[in-house]
Amino acid sequence: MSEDLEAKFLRKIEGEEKIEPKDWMPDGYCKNLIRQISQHAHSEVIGMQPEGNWITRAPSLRRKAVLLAKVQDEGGHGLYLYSATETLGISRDEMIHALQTGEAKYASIFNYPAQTWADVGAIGWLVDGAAIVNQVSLQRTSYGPYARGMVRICKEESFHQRQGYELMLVLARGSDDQKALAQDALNRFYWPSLMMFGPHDAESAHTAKSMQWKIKRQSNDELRQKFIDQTAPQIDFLGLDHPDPECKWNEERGHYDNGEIDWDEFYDVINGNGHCNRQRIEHHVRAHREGEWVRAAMQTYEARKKKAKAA
Ligand code: BYC
Repeated sequence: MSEDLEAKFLRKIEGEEKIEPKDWMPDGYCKNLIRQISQHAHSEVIGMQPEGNWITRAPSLRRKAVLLAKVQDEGGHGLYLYSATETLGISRDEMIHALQTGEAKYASIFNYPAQTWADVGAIGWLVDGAAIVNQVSLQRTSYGPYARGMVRICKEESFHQRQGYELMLVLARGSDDQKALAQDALNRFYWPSLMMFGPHDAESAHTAKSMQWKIKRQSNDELRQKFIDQTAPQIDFLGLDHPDPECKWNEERGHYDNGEIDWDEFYDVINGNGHCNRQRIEHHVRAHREGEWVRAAMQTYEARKKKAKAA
């Protein structure tokens, strides 16, 4: 019986059909999806913090309105993704608990501080840029609710990326001080952005299985190369120096070569020892606690509405 179900599941995957919440799926597929999608949701929500810190300090009303909308979008992405994960039989409370206890990860990049206004530009350009490269690929993921969430998220992320690049362009073409600010932000965010794609394929625990199940459609290294290739000419156009002196076009490969990532730093950050790991989780715990009355009020309102309808 279960062999038949598994064969049917694999045939669907092979035939590029989406797996939907009510379909039979192997335990491992379900667990892997819960892990990846919930971590993706956590990244969106924790990712609101570094940029959120700049909303009150934005240099003009226009920049403030744009940043406010962007940070709000990221919160919305988190909500779509939590909902998609809930279709796999895990509750929001369980996911939040896993985040707050460190059992579930979120993207390493958000453990770096946003120190200057130029960092807001670098995050939009590089961090959202890296996220889009990954998410465009995830639009073809095999799990229906995740794939559909990605389509909508990608549309919004491409706005985010362009606003970040435009912000950097203004700084890079501004005064010497502004250009120095842009260069400094690029220097600090470039390498952590490459780390967003995860460890090299040979070191990646989940890639092989995730590719077989078509949860992931391209490997960590393939996606990272795509990002390196798209970013080098963008740095050039800004007139900034590339933070990787080894980044050079390789005619034979048809790609840019690059220097090695500091993997000790990557593992330090994902194991909880980055600049802001503790601060990010403490902030989340506080905000979640302070929002308790809103959740309680909403539940009471819903219960009353149901009762009134039944009466
Ligand atoms: N950071 O076997 P691997 C945004 C973990 S936010 C932390 O290669 P996988 C935005 C990995 O989880 C959008 N941890 O894993 C928001 C695993 O640990 P566990 C962010 C990482 O899953 C606000 C272990 O290392 N995008 O756009 O096959 C403002 C081994 O790795 C990282 C997503 O979340 C990392 N960088 O591949 C601006 C994309 N890399 O779970 C922007 C969705 C690896 O065994 N996620 N780890 O404890 C994915 O595509 C994949 O999960 C990854 C990793 C490519 C990240």
